[in-house]
Amino acid sequence: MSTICVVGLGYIGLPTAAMLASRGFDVIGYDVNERAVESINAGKPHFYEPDLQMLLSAAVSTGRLRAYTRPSEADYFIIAVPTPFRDGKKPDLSYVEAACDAIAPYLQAGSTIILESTSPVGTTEMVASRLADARPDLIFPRYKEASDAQIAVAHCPERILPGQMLRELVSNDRIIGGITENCSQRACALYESFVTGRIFTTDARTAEFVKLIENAYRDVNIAFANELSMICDRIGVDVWRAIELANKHPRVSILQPGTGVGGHCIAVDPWFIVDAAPDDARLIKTAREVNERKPDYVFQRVISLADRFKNPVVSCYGITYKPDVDDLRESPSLEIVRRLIQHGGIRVLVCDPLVKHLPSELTSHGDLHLVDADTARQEADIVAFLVGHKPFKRLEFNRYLHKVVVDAAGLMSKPADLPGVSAR
Ligand code: SAJ
Repeated sequence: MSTICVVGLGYIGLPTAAMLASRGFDVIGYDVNERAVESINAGKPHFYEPDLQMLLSAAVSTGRLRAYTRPSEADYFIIAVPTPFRDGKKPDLSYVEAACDAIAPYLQAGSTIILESTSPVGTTEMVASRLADARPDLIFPRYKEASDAQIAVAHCPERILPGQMLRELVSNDRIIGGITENCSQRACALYESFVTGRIFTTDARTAEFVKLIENAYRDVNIAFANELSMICDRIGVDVWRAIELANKHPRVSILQPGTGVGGHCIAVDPWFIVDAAPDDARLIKTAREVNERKPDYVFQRVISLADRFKNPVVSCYGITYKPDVDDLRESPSLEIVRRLIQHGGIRVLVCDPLVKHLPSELTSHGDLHLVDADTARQEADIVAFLVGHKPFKRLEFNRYLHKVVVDAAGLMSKPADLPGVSAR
């Protein structure tokens, strides 16, 4: 059985490492975060993902997964580090570069390096050439050139959806783009051992671009829904119901509006396309701008209503970046709460059953409290539904009818196929 070194034990690397260990691979996890490493070695994930706790504690207790703050020799190196953007929405590849520098001393003839991090086109080639510079004693592949390379380098972009990562790790189709055809085949051999979905091979640049357009496609579709929601507010139409009915058309599939697009993927990756082709990526850029505007739009709606009250109390339902996860990264709903506090003169209550503690940057600045749904309702002058968590869908909405409500999550919208509504 092959040995795998997973570089970066975050939202992608850790579930991948635990899943590979559960398939019998000898997995070495490497992360620079000492606290994450300690927690993993104690069998405890450092973030919430359904079933990950169980899988990780089994992987650690059988000795198949061990985490360290340095890499180690392995047959496969899977790089799963962040690829954020820096000022000017330019891609920041410093984590990928640092990962290359860290693993370079541990490569040996026969090693395969797989970049899973979502990356701008050309990054996999950069990885190969950076490693080649660090290890002149080994023969590295050159883009699309058949050679006798001892090392294989490929891109296999992660595709898993937070909240259902462990299932999707195995069942999703995968794209593998090697620096050469041989690199694709070597990476394929690993993924074939645990993926039940189909595996498609291509070149590295295409694989990088495919991943970017998957997320840009979703971003554009969400921007369309968000734009519809703002138009609907103006013309007095329930956007949720309108979209639901439009989606009854066999060739229409509009996504849902919300408070904006959060997380570390969809709000970032389209910028890599814009950066590569600024004059041509006009729709993709506009979609980003529409989605980036949405938190401010929701905030302004709440503020315009709060101005009607003397000492307004605003209860915000949901602060995570999307429903049914505990992840606050780049959360547009959290941004709305932050701005409400900064605005001043408003008492802000937060109700979020997925969140145990409010971020300290917020609690230290203002009068902010985490409360249950009943308290949030009783105390509120204004209710702002920001995230459509499952428990919120079971709220008794008739008890909210006398409140001033801003419903950015569509919780109070009535489905079109409720009894009594004709579904001819
Ligand atoms: N959102 C909406 N309306 C929708 C769907 C989502 O407003 O109809 C919002 C969410 O609330 C959230 C944001 O968009 O703020 C992103 O959520 P998401 O569920 O669309 O995506 P992520 O960021 O959790 O995961 C995405 C996935 N990509 C696609 O679905 C194309 C996932 O498969 C990728 O692995 C992940 O990005 C990634 O890491 O790239």
